[in-house]
Amino acid sequence: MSEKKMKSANEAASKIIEWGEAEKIETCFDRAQKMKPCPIGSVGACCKVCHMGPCRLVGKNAEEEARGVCGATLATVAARNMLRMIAAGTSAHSDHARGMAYTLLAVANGEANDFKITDVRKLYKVAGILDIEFEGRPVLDVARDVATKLIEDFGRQMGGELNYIKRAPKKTQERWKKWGVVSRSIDREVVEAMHRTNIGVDHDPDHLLTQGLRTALADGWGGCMISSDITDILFGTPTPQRSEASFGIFKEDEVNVVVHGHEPLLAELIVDVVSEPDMISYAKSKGAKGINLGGMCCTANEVLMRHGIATAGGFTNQELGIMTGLVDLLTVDVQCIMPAIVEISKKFHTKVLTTSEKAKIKGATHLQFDEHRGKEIAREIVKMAIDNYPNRTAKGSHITDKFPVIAGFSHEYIEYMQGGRWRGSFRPLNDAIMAGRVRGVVGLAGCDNPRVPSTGLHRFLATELIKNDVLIVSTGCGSAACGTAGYLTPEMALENAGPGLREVCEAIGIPPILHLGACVDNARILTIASAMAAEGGLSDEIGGMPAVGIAPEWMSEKAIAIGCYFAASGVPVIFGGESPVEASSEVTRIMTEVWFERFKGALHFEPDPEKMLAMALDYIDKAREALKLRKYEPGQFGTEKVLMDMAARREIERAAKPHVGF
Ligand code: XCC
Repeated sequence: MSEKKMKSANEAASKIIEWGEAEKIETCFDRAQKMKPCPIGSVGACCKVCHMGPCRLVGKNAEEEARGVCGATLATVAARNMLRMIAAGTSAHSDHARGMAYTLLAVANGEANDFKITDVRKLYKVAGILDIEFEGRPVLDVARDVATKLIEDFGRQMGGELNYIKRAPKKTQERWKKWGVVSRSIDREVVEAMHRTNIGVDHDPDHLLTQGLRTALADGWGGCMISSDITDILFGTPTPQRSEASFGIFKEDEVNVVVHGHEPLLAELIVDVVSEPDMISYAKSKGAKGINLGGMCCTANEVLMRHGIATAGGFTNQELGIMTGLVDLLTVDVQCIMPAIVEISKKFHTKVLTTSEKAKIKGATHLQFDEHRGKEIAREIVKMAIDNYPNRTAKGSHITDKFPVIAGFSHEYIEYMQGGRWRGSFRPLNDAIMAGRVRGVVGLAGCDNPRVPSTGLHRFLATELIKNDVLIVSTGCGSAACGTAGYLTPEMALENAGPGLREVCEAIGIPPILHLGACVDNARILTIASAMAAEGGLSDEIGGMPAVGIAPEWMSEKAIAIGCYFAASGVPVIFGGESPVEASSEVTRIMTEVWFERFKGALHFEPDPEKMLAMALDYIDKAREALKLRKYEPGQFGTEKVLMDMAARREIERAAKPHVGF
């Protein structure tokens, strides 16, 4: 396949795309080629917040001279557009979290009997963080107090701040206070973002973007963190699971049910239901050998992390999954669901089912999920899939490729694997970074995108980073891209990692790319970074760590919210693709230089993957230098059998001293 025509970097996806081309089935890859991005909107120069416009702030000296009808400058318009993206992204994760919190409350009140508190330890841990007494109290009482306190984070009025702000290192919190970005409550920040960007309110780009960070922090240290915590409480804190990825997970002789979207509530119940004997015999009565459950996008990540349910991949695989002709039912909830799946499903036998009260697609069947009678609904769904199995025809691009994956690295497990249940800590990782065995850490996250050879940038960066001794933590469709390429295995370290990283991976027994979960689980990275700061020897705040975030193929507004909460927390972030604020050099400067001065984080946009890599390594090396860590030298480790030699230990002790007592 020539470079020019390449639509996906994934071999299995490419096979289905080619088959679809021959069958004249249009996919997002074709539409991405036909639909050129609007050159004005794509760089942030279009304002449509009122009906005097839309105004196009273009021209040779647009930054200085162009004005909207109201007089808005290009910087104002670009900053407003950015803030609206952050607000939309924050609203998505946070509304998901709200659903989780309501479910926890319903469980505590005995109103959602199909769910239970699975991880009591985690409940107590969260209760401890929230200053809720838990010893000697009934578990459900503690759960009720935890849910109630976290629900306050959505609509708190009259000041105050998010409960989880205090989980950040002190110094990080001080920066937030100094620059006025401490989030008060999630809904309040989103509402204020929308108010400020309304016609004629806030016009100062820096002031608008500061609200952007305050809103984004409500996403990271609010919505995302709440969601991960409650999901762990209800369904268990993830531990590594072996599973499989890619289209070969679908079985020709079984009923294939696929869960797609983001919310784990219904998917968890479907996991239970598919193994019920009644369901299996019903499937057999229709000629199938059994029921096979698979996932897509982030719902997949949720059930992969906790139950080892196989994944068919990320965002751009959703139409392709249907085109295998093997999906009997695709159940979707919210976010990242292409409406195109309904059209494409008509060419096959696949039944598309919408289940969220918030999301319907014309032409799809709607069966609303209700946590109060969850299992009943889950059974109904699996039955629908079974009933649809006999309608399967031979039509489809049957792909057998699949790869083993290991997923499920919660921050708790990462701590545990570095010393066991009683001595778990981040010391070994900090030590390995200080010694230069691990050069730094990159969070490789975000979507896959049909505008580039899909998943290709993830694959390139994943291989290059680990070759450079950079440990990767991945989430969302970044994880799916790595999983469907066969990268999420310990063997990846042996074959592709630099010698220092390989040694560390072998010593601990981990892959060099740790699958941390869904997009909301990016909050786990914040927790890890905070724990590394508390451990000592590196930076005593999140800012200044040899750590970078990269979302090379991002497309969702949620990714923007995530990128901004990392930037505000102190992590330099690099996004792929053209910048959505490209038109304004002032806005670009604020998001890079000004944010770096204030928070030690930044948000860059860089379409060239080689430059993304170079920028990430440069940030990491500069952070190492500022922390006075041993200079990273490629290939300096790898022949020794011991984890630390004496020189390295002395270096560590010397470097650790300034931080002793943190
Ligand atoms: Fe969506 Fe979470 Fe992006 Fe994937 S990575 S395309 S947001 S599913 Ni979050």
